[in-house]
Amino acid sequence: MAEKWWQRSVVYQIYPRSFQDSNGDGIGDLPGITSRLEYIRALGADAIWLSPVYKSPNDDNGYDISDYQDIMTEFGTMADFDAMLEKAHALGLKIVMDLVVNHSSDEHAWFVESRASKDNPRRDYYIWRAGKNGAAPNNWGSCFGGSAWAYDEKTDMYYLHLFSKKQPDLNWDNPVVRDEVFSMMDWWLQKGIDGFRMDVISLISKPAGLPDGVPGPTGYASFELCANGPHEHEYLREMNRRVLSKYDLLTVGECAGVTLEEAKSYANLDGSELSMVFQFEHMGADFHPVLGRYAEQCKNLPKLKEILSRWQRELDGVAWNSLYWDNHDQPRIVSRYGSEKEEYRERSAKMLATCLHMMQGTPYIYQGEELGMTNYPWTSIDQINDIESLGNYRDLHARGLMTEAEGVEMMRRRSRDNARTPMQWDAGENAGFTTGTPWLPVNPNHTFINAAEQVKRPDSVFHYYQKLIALRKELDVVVYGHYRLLEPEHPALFVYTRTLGEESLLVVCNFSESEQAYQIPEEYRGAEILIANYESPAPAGTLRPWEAAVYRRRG
Ligand code: ISL
Ligand code: CA
Repeated sequence: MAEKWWQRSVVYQIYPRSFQDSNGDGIGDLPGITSRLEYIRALGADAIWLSPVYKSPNDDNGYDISDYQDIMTEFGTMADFDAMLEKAHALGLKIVMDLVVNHSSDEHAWFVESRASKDNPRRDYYIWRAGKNGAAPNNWGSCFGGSAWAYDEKTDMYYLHLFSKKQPDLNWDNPVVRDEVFSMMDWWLQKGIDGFRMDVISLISKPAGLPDGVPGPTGYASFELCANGPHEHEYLREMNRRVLSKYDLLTVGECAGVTLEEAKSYANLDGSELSMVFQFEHMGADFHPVLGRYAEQCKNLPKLKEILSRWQRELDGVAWNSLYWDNHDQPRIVSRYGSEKEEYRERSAKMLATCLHMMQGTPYIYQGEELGMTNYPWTSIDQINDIESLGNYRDLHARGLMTEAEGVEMMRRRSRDNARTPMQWDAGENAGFTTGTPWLPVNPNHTFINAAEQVKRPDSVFHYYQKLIALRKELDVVVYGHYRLLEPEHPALFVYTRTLGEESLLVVCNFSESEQAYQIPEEYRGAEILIANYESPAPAGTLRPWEAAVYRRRG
């Protein structure tokens, strides 16, 4: 099969609100992004995924869109967007836009009409049902807490919202909705953008009859029961046929609830649906087995390895993987699987990067990950802006399942705001993000974790990422090599090989701060070391704290 450009690419994700402010209002914006494109180019990334920049009342920071063909006021104008796109292309950077079409904002003109009356021509753009015994039509819960149904007095009916009340779900079973979405997508593609990251695209086809589901700890059934619904692949194939196939794009579906088997359709190499998906299985590897994502972290390296290895093995030659540790919804990976301790932070950040970037698939780097940025030391619930962790905290608190102190602890570990504190550009006031008051606080560690310092220092995390990206460009074995896990049960070491013809790599990662006894397989002893996070090779039979090394063997 001919290589696709996105198979050798590395994507850099920007969360525009937190990346770079240009006018001192404390909110990142498009001119700010434009001014930092050279930095992303210098890192070596090939494409940028831009979290939503469309017109939005910001109930969920841009994931609630009120006009798909206009720009959020705080972020600038369409002219600012065009200038950014033009400069990105001139630098050789592709632009992948977020596409949020499972739902719109309740302030979108479609929804304003839809809720106006039962016989409005746009009524069926959304999902309306009558209540059941004076309550919601079924027991589905919103991802952000509470019921997934909102009552609307005007017509005495409920509308479905798998996310916030201000994010009503679009009715994809209505062919007119699909026409509208597809023509909007085409409008952006005509502008010259290079792809879409499709927000919760796995949820667009709801189960027939909208039946009750099994209730979870808060009494509601998880929104994930809408994943991979009856017409999911049919609608994506229609989108592909009518829109995507006319261009050469990177498309990545954010697929909450996707299984490996489903991914083989979504991301099939035959190109009939999408280029790849974001799966969530590995993100759940440290969730509490019973109490789930908001309870204490339960790290389990063998489980993490089993999940990632299964995806590596099973998609090889059939579909394409995406590779990620971080994004705007996840806590920072250094705080999660690495170490925040001064003496280990950078070493662990490089180890985590090595482990991910040497796998098969397209790696994604979330802004600041290339610096080893960490979670924020929240001290109060009032500091939190994130609608998801707040909504779930409120549910758990109201049911007596989480005290306020535990809530703060949970926020430190899990809130999406950990990823959303401003990008740390330099050691100066507000980390060079803004001259005003930042919309979320700047992490106090920006005085020693920042881009200016790392770009200057050759052994920084930034330069390490740069090297990993360069290796993917140079070596086919990094792009296409077959994957094999070694030491599956080892509680602290993640070891795997990649093999392509005569060439093979051994990737060795120590996920702990203690020394680990480990003999590398004989065939790799004395082999060339491609990249490592210690200056000297490991003493025979041992791996040092957070050590990572990649050995290369030919023939
Ligand atoms: O990752 C999750 C929680 O941290 C999942 O529960 C869930 O799939 C995710 O929240 C869905 O994310 C996407 O859609 C949301 C938006 O808030 C997120 O920022 C976006 O990435 C609704 O549009
Ligand atoms: Ca601004």
